[in-house]
Amino acid sequence: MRILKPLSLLFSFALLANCIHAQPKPSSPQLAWHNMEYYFFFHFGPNTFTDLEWGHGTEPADMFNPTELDCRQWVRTAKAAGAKGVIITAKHHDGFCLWPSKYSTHTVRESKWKDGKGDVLKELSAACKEYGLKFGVYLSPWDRNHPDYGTDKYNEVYVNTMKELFSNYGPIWEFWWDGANGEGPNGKMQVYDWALFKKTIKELSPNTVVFSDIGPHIRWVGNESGIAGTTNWNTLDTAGFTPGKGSPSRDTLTAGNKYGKVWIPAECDVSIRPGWFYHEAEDSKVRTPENLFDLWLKSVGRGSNLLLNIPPDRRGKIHPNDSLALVGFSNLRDRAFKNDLLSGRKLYYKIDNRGNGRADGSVFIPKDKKSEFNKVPVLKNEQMISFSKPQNINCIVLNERIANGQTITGFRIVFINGDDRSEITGTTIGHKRILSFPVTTAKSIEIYLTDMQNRDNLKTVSAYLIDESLIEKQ
Ligand code: FUL
Repeated sequence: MRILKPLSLLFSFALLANCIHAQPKPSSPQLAWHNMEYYFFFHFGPNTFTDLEWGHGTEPADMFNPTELDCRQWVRTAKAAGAKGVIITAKHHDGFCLWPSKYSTHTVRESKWKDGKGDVLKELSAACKEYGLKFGVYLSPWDRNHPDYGTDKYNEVYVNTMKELFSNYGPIWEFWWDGANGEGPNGKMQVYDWALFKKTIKELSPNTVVFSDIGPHIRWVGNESGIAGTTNWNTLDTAGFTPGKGSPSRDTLTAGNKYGKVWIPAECDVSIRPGWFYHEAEDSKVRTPENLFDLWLKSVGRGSNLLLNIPPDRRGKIHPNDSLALVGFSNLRDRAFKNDLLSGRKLYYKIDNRGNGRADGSVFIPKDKKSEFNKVPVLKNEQMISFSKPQNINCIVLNERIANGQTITGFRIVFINGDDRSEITGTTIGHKRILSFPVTTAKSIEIYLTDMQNRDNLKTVSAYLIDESLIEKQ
């Protein structure tokens, strides 16, 4: 017995520790990343001139010759469209470097563009500084040109190119590792030293958020259609997985893991055109403003970030068709979310008033005055808001206080107008959840949240009546 007692105590502690799930939380660079919401991807390089999507790595460097490269125009377009940053394909799978790297012989230096004196990264990073947008880099680990690809030496080459980027073009806010891994020029596949790559970035630039299929900081959403899961956990279990072929199933990447151990939110990458690179034949296939708005609802509106690819054309400029669609999209967004019907209205907590003789406990107190009611148990999971007269609503936007972690695991929103009641339900909220539905009339709205781990983790609620044609595709 004497021996058993401490053992059983130990056992109970172990059980308890298991039940109290340590809540993963975003780091401060990740929190800042969530606030970015939407930014541009630029796929630009030899493929722009050869009409390919995956260059072979054998294209002569001379192919790359933009006639009017204007990175300031790219960044101005991004800014006007409300994007907060950009990510450029500094090197795609063909291995061509958009900067004069010392570790490659297939770069802008070998091209005719600006007599080999040009540097796209220099121009783009300077334009980002000028306009106040964040600068990010995609550096394909797969390289179909580099002679060392497929050998240990290539891992060093890759690290050295990362060092060049961070030293010459920083600060780099997001670094993008594509999971694609095919054969190099010698027919060999590379075994990537991900641990070394991660260590290098951490040492060079600890605040850079790193994307790959499985993070370490941002994960792929599992599709290239720009669509996040209606259930979207910001947490993921990565033990035993690697980026690329060794990553979890696409469904897992879309939904995340409910009690996942690490904070690795999903990013939705998608192109405004069918291809990632510019192809003249796709000038008439640019997404419409309405389609972009729909993408917004299905990415940012599901707690993810939207990385929207806008491929510059052979001049080195954003094509007018893309600019037009982006302006239209920006206007639609501004219009839709201009008038918050809940603005200035008080949110109320439900209190458990049964002790005071009320059977249903359905009494509400203003959220901002809850300290005056410290004798009655406040039900922070149940909140209410009311209007002076009934309102038509077809969109609710919720924000979770994710600095505390993602604790809301389900919600129910009830719209009440006299005896009429209708409701919508869902699972996750995260940084932002936009819910659109057929118009409903409400005099009051009640919000029921499941599992907030005893905190009020609901940050804000807003309501809108948006153009009905915009929500049809939901
Ligand atoms: C993929 C690549 O193979 C595509 O070419 C593109 O860069 C896309 C964003 O990622 O894995």
